Amino acid sequence: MPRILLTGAGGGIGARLRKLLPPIYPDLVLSDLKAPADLTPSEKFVAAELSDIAQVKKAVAGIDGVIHLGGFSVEGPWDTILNANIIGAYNLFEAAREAGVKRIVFASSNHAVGFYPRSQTIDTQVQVRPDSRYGVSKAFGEALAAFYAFKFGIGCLCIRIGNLGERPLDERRLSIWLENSDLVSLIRIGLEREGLLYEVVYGMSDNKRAWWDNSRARELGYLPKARSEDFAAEILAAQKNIKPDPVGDFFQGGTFCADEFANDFDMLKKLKP
Ligand code: 15L
Repeated sequence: MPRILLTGAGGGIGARLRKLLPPIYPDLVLSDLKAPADLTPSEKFVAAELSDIAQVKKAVAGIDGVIHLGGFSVEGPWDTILNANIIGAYNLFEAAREAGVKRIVFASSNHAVGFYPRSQTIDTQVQVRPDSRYGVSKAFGEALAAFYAFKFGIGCLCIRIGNLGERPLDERRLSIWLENSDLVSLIRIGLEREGLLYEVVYGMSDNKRAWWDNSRARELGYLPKARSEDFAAEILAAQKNIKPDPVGDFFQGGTFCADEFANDFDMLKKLKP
């Protein structure tokens, strides 16, 4: 039975996975800066500050596979992103290599490619276009995963997560929504698919309005069940009450693109795909 470490277990995605993963991976170890307030006696927990490699090594000892959600999950000050997401991811991969971990699922984000227009369908071969320091850290994590996969043979799956939850939240999320059980299916591919070395996939459900070509995920066996279109009428009606945002509404990354934006928007709109 593989022992799986879930970092970032105290966050929003972590909370959902704590409920969904134990039937599949009964030997699940949770980690975060501090234990979730609702930790149950049946859950194993190891506290670890990701920027401190000694603590990360303790969390990774005896682990077969890691689901790395840990870090700062939105845009933030450079120091925060640097410590939590860049140094933190390096420490995680390096500790995993030393401990003989076989698989790592890296929670990347749509914000690694946020500066593609919504009018363009992108696959996972496109260049990264981060829309934030946070997005840069996710592109770094994908590069780190490739390094540890090709240099050291750790099988790595990077999931560019759209927006996880029970339902899509707005019009943008109709295109990028990822339902909880569909995320579990992707994680299982990362931890269990035979021969997997390095792959990048989009973390989205079966979304009719998708901007992403997720055929690589399907080739790896991903069969999403949830469909954002089931919520479309309701979401589009509610969208009328949300103030338009010219830059955010044009690019896939939404407000992450609009925040601090100081470029020539007309010029960017004319760029050829
Ligand atoms: C993310 O990567 C964030 O972690 C999440 O909080 C959302 O902002 C999501 O992207 C999104 O793009 O909706």
